[in-house]
Amino acid sequence: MAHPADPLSRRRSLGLLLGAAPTLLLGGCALNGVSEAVGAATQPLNERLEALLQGKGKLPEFRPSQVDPAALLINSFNGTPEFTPGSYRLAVSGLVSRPLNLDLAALAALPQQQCVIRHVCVEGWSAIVAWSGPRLADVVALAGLSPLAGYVFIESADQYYESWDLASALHPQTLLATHMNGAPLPAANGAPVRLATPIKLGYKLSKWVTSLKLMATLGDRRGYWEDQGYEWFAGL
Ligand SMILES: Nc1nc2c(c(=O)[nH]1)N[C@H]1C(S)=C(S)[C@@H](COP(=O)(O)O)O[C@H]1N2
Ligand SMILES: [Mo]
Repeated sequence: MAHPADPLSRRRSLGLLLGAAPTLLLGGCALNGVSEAVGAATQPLNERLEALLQGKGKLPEFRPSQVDPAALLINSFNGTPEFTPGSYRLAVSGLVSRPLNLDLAALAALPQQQCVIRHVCVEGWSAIVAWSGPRLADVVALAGLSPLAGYVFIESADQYYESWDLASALHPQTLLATHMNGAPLPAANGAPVRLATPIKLGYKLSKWVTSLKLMATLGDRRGYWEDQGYEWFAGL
């Protein structure tokens, strides 16, 4: 798979906004502690800047009739791991009061959310997809979120890994999808559990998720593609 370099247009528009709105940025940084943001090399400035500039509103959803199954291309760096449904567990650990090992029945028992959104891959394609499953926020709430948590580290069965800012992870449109376009998730698309959201680029949307770890800071491993130069926040 040949992923191109970072989406340059985003870099450029961020640059323009930075030039145009210095007062706004200083104001926002002061609120959160500029020394913390600048001093912590582990915390990309992009995160605070982009969160500030884009707000945290809901992104558009589509009608189920707009779903185009053929437009969603399979994009996997390391094959397709297979699960026997009975043996699947989702570990929720780190900065939580009750570490969990959830089976599929436990995920199905949570409120189910449907979200028809546009999936955008930096390789130059996009597709409208209907995802459903529990909200990531509901799974984290079940485990009892510590106020010290700021990030989620996500591991997958194919050795893919990702890290997200907590606000994006807990966004109401961020799901742990178990179904796609009205049917159980196909193996190639991440069965039995994958991330889905309209607020992040495709490479943030881990398939075959096996572990969510709540963290206070980012570690050295920020994401499979991010560690090769891709932008970490990857917001839409
Ligand atoms: N575990 C895992 N998750 C992954 C990937 C991967 O290779 N492994 N590829 C990412 C990329 S680049 C994209 S665009 C989407 C593709 O999802 P799809 O194959 O269901 O279309 O999955 C993302 N999640
Ligand atoms: Mo992608």
